[in-house]
Amino acid sequence: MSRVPVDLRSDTVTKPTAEMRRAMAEAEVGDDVYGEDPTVNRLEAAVAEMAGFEAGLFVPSGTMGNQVALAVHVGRGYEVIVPEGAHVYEYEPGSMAVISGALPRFVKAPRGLPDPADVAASIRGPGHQAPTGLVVLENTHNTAGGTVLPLEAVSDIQAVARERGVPVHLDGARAFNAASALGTDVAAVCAGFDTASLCLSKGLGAPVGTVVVGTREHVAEAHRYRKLLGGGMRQAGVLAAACLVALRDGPARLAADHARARRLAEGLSGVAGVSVDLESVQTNIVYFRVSGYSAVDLARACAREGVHFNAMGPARGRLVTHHQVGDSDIDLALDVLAAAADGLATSAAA
Ligand code: TLP
Repeated sequence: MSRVPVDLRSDTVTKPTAEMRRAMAEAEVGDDVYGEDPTVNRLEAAVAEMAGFEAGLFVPSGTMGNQVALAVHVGRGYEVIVPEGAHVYEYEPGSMAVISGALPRFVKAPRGLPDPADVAASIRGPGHQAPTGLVVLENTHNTAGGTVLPLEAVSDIQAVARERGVPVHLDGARAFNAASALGTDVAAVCAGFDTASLCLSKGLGAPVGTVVVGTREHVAEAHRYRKLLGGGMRQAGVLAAACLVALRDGPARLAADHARARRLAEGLSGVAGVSVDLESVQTNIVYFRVSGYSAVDLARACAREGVHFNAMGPARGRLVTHHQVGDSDIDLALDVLAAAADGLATSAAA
């Protein structure tokens, strides 16, 4: 059977739209390592202004965005307090240790949100122990299910850190999704953070690109670390041009992605062997558990029918909606998932 592929592995899989490609072709460029690319400069200024910061720095990836920010804040032998499951540790493979010489200290984080008391108890001053250099929060929090951190709770954590002189960084790879879900703007989601890393290449749909925002001093230091890591991209205006289109058009589309994720989650709840924690489905990410067969087998069976998602271990799967997934794709994905799950559940029972 031939079907159009439906790619729900991540919101990173989107292809540049015709408008992005046009903007890329027509972009005015210069050498960004010299700070001379007008399109990059425009993007950095636009994101910084939208997020409520003095300055921004264009970097190739969310990982580099987080890691240059960490390097700016944290000295060697310092600890970084991270919510359990945080991307900055789980999917940035040893980066904080290699680049900054930093160690993670995990705090429990139901739905991605640590308790301020746990953060306070984890902060250490200099002495016999590794001192705390930074607290990181992730909004939305990917591995908790794309969950949105309530801003009042975020502010309580920031206050605890500030009281002890510890800066706070936001992994805002999906901060625009958080803003959309909260019915606010991205500046509100970023308020009170010292730095934030904001991706254009996730929900907003750009092919490449993240902007790190902070004070002018933070961004000057981040620029030095970007160069150190080989992230100076020269005529990067060709990429920034696509990011500007994503920044203009992307945020308004996110509510539709979130509604589709919800429909997917509700439909999945009726599928054989599948369970979904519907309360954790707050934005464009749907995690689900399977029992009686393997999530890896389910992913393989669906992929054969043109529906792609990631198995996150033997019993867990993740589906992510994005602007290149429409309503009929959700219907198709649910049909394929239900049929594949039925097949696996039946053969497991036989
Ligand atoms: N996350 C990717 C994978 O790495 C898991 C995905 O498909 O969700 N912060 C957060 C919260 C992220 O989810 C990601 C990407 C990043 C940072 C890193 O961004 P990139 O992939 O651009 O380095």
